[in-house]
This record gives sequence, C-alpha cells and structure tokens, in this order.
Amino acid sequence: MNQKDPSNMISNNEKLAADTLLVRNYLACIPEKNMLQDAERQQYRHDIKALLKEKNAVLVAHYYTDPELQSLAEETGGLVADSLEMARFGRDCAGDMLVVAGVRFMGETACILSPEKTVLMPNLEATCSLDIACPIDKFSAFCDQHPDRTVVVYANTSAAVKARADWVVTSSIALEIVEHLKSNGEKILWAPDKHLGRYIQEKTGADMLLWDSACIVHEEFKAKGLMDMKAVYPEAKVLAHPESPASVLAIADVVGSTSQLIKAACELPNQTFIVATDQGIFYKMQQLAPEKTFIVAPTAGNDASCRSCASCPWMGMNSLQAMYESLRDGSNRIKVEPELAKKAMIPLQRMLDFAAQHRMRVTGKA
Ligand code: CIZ
Ligand code: SF4
Repeated sequence: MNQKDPSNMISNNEKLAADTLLVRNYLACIPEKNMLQDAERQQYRHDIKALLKEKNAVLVAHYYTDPELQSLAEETGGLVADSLEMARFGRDCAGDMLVVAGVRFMGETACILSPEKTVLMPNLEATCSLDIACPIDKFSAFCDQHPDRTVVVYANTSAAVKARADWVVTSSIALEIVEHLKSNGEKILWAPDKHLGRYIQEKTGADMLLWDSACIVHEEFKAKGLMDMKAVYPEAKVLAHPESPASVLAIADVVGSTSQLIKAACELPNQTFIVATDQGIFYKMQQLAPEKTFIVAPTAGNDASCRSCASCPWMGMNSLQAMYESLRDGSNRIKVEPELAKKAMIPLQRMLDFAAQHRMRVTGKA
C-alpha cells in the first residue's frame, strides 16, 4: 500500500476503526484497576510473585504498561524497558518462561528470539494499530512492486511482516540503521509508521518510500494544544516520541524513543516536562527524577471524544487479573510457527548485532 492508493487506505482505516471499537468494548468489560480493592490488588501481586517463582518465570514489561505491572517486574528481578531491551533481556535471562506485558508483537519477538522458553502474555488480543494496518498480503505485494529497495520494518509488526523484511528496527536504533543503509547507497522501503518514517527521512536524507499508517495514541497529540500548554508552562521542555505528527515534533525540544526520552528527562536541568507519548512512561520518569514534574501533552479530545487520551488501549489490556490467570493456567501462550520464526529471526538478529556493535562504538562496552 502507498499513499497514492486510497482504496487500501479506506479498508485499513475501517479495519482500524473496527478494532478500536473492539478494544473499547473489551476494556469496558474488564474490571478497572482502580476498582480493585487494595486487598485484592495485594493478593494478586502476592500470587503473581509466587507463581513467577514456582514456574521459574521472568516478567518483562514495557514502559507503556500499567505502573502496577512495571513495579511487579522490577520487584521480581524482571525488566521494564523498550521493545529492543525487552527482546534482548528476554533472550539472555535465565528462566524457563517469559511473561511479556506489552503488545502482541513483543510476545512474538520474545518467542522468536527464545524458542526454548515458554512465552505467555496476559492477553493475546493486545495488538497495535501499526500491526493491524500492515497486513502481510498487502505488505508483501508492496515489497514485490519495489524489488530495488531494502525493506526496513519497525518492530511494531507481525512475525510474518518481519519475515518479509531485510531489517527490523525499533525507534531507539532506527536512525543509526537507516544512516548505515544510506551510506551503503541503499534505497529504503519503510513500514509501517509514516510519522517515524518521515522523521527519519528528514534526519538522514535517505531515499525512503513510506507505508501509510500511524499509531492511534501518538497521532492524537496536537500542535495547537501543545503551543497553548507551552504558554502556560514557559519553563517546561517538550519531550516527544517520533510516532507523533510532524507539527508536534517541530515544537519538541527532544524527539526520541521511550528510553531516549527517559534519559532526557533525567539529564536535562529543567524541572518541568510536557511529554508526548503514552502516559505509562511517567512511572519510570517519576521514579528516576522524583523531584521533577511531568505533564501529559494535550490530545485531540477528552475522555469519550478521545481515542486514546495518551493511553494505548492495547497496552491497557495487561491487567493484574489477566496476568495472574495466564500464569496460573499457563494460558495465552504465544507461538510463532518455526519456519516463520526462522525467517523473522534474520532481520531481527541483524538489528541486535548492529545495536551491539553500535553500542560498542559509542560506549566502548558491549
Ligand atoms: O520500541 C518500543 O518499545 C516502542 C513501541 C516505543 C519506543 O520508542 O520505545
Ligand atoms: Fe502500537 Fe501506538 Fe499502542 Fe505503541 S502506543 S502499541 S505504537 S498503538
């Protein structure tokens, strides 16, 4: 699919609207975390800790998940991180089982990198608007139309899409990888996030053909509201994830992946930050910089008129109760068919090798 093919855009948008509705309905049916009584929450936490131990399982949680799960991961020797670190840690940690609190592509990646481990997710329905908007059949046809281009896909894609790619990238390493490809004279086909793709294109000057889809959370940040908020907090720095629209990035003081934004929040001397990414990240920012103030960037709407209000509905499917049940029953096991996993491993491994070498170059440490 490309921008010039409106029929594809319509069908993808319809699918996305339907999926968003499905998620909203689903969330309406599960108990709200703040509706859990304190004693009930404590019981779940206690039981999850006991089950993790009993099953020799490690909990790996994304920065966008409920702080309740992030703290559980930390307290049990697991990890809270971005998708690149989650993948690396999951592969390298001892343990027979990984519990991935995040969205489906993260569970699939864990499964591909750690075929010997059992990988569970609290909810297998937790997907991502970017994954939904990049179905393998259309993506594959798009690649076939451009055989001269190196195919680079964002980690937020299905295992099948990864298997069709030359490179997988996450937002924390995308710029460096595209720079590298450009210096080799390669032309790029990029999917699926158009905002991140355009941002990288501008930064690197690489020849990139972009797939046309977006994250429903980041797309809702609006430049006008952000300008108004900056007027109220003139001392604040604006931190934005590159999945946000160009008009928002143009106002931001720092544009970066989740880990890069957390680093900026800690290192910059400012006291106040307006943050344009999923609110789950505030847990880690506040933990590392307790004396600072973090404010969520304004979104297009509020509550009922808002598709996400800076909270990913799919990340929100990771509840304490769902995690407890999946661990107790060994349910929601994520599997990737071995042949497909083998193919998807190639571009994933390329990214991990590149990241390790890059880290070596930058820090002198592997
Ligand atoms: O790669 C990830 O973890 C995501 C989805 C965002 C980011 O920038 O870290
Ligand atoms: Fe996907 Fe956006 Fe949710 Fe991340 S925040 S999982 S990119 S929909």
